[in-house]
Amino acid sequence: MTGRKFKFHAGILVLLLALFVSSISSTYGYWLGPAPFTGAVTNSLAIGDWFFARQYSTGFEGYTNTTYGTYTNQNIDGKLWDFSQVITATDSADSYFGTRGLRFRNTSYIQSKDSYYGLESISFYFGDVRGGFFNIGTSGFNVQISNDGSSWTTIYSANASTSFPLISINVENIISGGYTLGNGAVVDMESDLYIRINFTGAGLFQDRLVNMDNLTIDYRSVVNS
Ligand SMILES: [Ca+2]
Repeated sequence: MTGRKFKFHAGILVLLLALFVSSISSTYGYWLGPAPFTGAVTNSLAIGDWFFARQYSTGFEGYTNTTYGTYTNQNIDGKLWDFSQVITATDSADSYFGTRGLRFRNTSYIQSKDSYYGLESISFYFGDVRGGFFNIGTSGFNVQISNDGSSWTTIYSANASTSFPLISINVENIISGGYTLGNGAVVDMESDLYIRINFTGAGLFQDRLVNMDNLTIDYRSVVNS
């Protein structure tokens, strides 16, 4: 009889303890749960802080075109590009990594058919400029962005080197506060942007050539897929 009574009381005690613990944990959950989610996260989403990092990278190992011309919708490692007066570079006179790179001739360009959201940076090797009687010629090249794929605005301009340096452009620094393009559109880190790299070289009596390889584009996605 005494034993049963003890068991009964112990059962009540366990039940009361369980209720006490569950009431504590539910109070705890209520207190901590809703508080950080009101305002803070909504505001963070509204200003576009939530994103996933993306990177496109190519060494142009799959581009084997050897004839100068204008070629649209070239699939370069999963992204589409238009190439004009740009062929594969495999000569001993060319500079490249791996088995091949790109060779630009005179007025020439590559431009993206795909847009890149939240464009953070663009980097690539560019140089070994040459050609022209007594190596006399111009060497200008530009990196441009666009919100429509047809109207281009220069964000970086330089003369190509006779060596083969890495060119690196922090696009986020340029556009994050709002950047007005040549067509009047204001773009920022929530814009979809197209990319163009053009060479404006001209050689005296001869073609002016320059090489490019290892293009990397860092951008963003709002969905993790
Ligand atoms: Ca390469």
